[in-house]
Amino acid sequence: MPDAPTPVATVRWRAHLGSDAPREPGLIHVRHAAEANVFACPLPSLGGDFDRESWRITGPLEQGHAEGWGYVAGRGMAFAALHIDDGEHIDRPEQIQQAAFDTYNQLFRLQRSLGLGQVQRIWHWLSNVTAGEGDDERYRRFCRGRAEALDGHDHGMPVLPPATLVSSHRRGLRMHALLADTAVVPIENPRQVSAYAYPRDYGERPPAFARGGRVQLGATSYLLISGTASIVGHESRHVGDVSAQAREALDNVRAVMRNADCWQADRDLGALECLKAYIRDPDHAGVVAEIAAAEAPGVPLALLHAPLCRPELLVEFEAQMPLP
Ligand code: 3EB
Repeated sequence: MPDAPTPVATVRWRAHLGSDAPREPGLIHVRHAAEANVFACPLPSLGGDFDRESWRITGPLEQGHAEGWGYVAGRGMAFAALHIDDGEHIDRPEQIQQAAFDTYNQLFRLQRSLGLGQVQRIWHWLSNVTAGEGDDERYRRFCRGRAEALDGHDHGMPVLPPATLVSSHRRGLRMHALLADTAVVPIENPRQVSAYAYPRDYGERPPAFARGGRVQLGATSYLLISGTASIVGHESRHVGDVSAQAREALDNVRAVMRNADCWQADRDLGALECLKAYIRDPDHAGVVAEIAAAEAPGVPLALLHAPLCRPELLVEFEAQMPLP
């Protein structure tokens, strides 16, 4: 008899989250249900197709909890999730800075124990993200704590991975991370200043993420594109105009694809496996969906309600594309 094939996804993660660990290999599929479960995305859905964003993971699977993070680990790969309620003390902004420092260091310790030394992709939901003045804004303080965690040695982000950071109506900080031990190939966007090189005006320490990255997750290699907004250079464009912001953001998605050497002019954005839009005002969902459908025809689109990390930003996209 030939060797049994490597187990492939048969079980939907979402069918198994909760008290029971998935016992078979399956797909990591994050629910978008605005619920308390740390493995879910805390944002309300505004409609669309959420089925495509899933990560194939081979078993045997182990579900556990360590360093404040819940995780499911398979062969060479894990998905980790955390939620802390920081109390949103706007008058004590050092608390969210400390929380960022702590949760990142906890993640790095979890990675060490799992032997998965590189964050492949990370998502953050930070409530009331733009509250607070100047350098004490929650987002800026968060960036400071994250940067300080990365000042340490031997951490789990030797290469900056693609990331998303948006707000949430659920108080505190939730994070999801995909972990593996393979190198991330970061991809920047020539239309934008790299976030890690943002000028001082945006905070004492810049955001630590790449605009996109080539990552290996199980058997599949992907181009993963970070949360991408209407920013050119380092400045927000088209203040007050959601349609123009959506188009500018999609041009930035294209620029990352082009820079990743997987651009197919004839397919354009149609080469994406799926697209997700974070939308500040639920009333804008229709127009954003229309623009995405026109520019990325046939690509499954998920719409979520989320305030974004600059007050003037109305829409942000993230995307994924499997690579040959
Ligand atoms: C930007 O381009 C928009 O701080 O991890 C997008 C993706 C953004 C990730 C992060 C922030 C982050 O600056 C904001």
